[in-house]
Amino acid sequence: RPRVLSGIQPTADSFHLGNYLGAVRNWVAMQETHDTFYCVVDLHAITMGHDPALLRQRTRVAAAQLLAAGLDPERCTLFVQSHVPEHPQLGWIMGCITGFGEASRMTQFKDKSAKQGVDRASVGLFTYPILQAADILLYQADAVPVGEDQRQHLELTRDLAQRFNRQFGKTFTVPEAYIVRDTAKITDLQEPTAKMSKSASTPAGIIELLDDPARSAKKIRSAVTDTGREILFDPAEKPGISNLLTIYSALSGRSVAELVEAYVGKGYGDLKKDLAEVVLEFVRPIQERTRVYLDDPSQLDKLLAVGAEKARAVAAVTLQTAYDRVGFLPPV
Ligand code: AQP
Repeated sequence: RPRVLSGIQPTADSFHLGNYLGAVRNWVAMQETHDTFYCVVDLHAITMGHDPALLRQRTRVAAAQLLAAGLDPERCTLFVQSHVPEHPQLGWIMGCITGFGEASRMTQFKDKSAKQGVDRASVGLFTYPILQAADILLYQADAVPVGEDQRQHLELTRDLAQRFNRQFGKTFTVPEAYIVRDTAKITDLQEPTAKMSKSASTPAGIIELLDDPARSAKKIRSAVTDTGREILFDPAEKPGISNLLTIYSALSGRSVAELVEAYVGKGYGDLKKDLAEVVLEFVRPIQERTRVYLDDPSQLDKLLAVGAEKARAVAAVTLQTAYDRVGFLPPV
């Protein structure tokens, strides 16, 4: 079975629909077809400043949501990044074969550092994509399921894998991005040309899985729509309605064409009302299951410990090979 690795940051109290539809949903599906490794990337979560108690709590909430969304610890390896020290260890080596100019071209760093002010942005935020490359390469992943926003980082990972292999001998599998086109970019409800984002969106622009469904319904009702009255799928001319149709289709399993057909002669209000219902039905069981996991944190921690052990068994072998190839003297 091809191997998959992907990660998600515990940087918010809940995942949003962009995270779910762009990434997590595919993680669940790939358990059937791939050898899957998924991690809550807490090392990445401290690149923008954080509160320690909140980070610990959000790491558990993130893991609980992933299990509630359908990850099965019997069929995938679910772990917390900081439990596997090989990640930063390989990250250091990767950093040493990355050009400064090359890292400077990462648009996510440019966007996020511009928001913080470049002088205040951390070196960790700058080297984030390098650690991400290490995350992936440690597991010899063939594919990485992500949203469109991660495409450039994946390209860097591929370049670094190829460079290392050329320079030191074949060590890493060169991974492919696995992007599901239809849901690769879920957009902000208030700003439908920008991606729905934990850090950039206003609260009104994002639908959180763990939010009160009444609040989510209100956000959907207030979503920015487009001029005209017809419900059509046209992301260029009607980005707001198209985004709602994408979400509706992904959560209901009905095709966009079928939905457009069903809403002929109806208004934006009807679509929003029905979508709010679909979202409610979707989040309710996820919220219930998340609560069950969070009610028993020691059980959750045990699951994560088992995951970390399975992950380390793979990561340690790769790191050992990489250490050997770059010429580190083995300790006796
Ligand atoms: N709007 C989106 N549409 C589709 N996929 C998305 N992803 C994120 N936003 C969208 C995918 O979610 C996964 C988790 O990524 P992450 O933990 O790095 O989250 P993120 O990218 O930090 O999420 P945000 O909300 O966009 O936060 P900020 O603004 O802090 O970066 C990834 O696979 C990502 O592609």
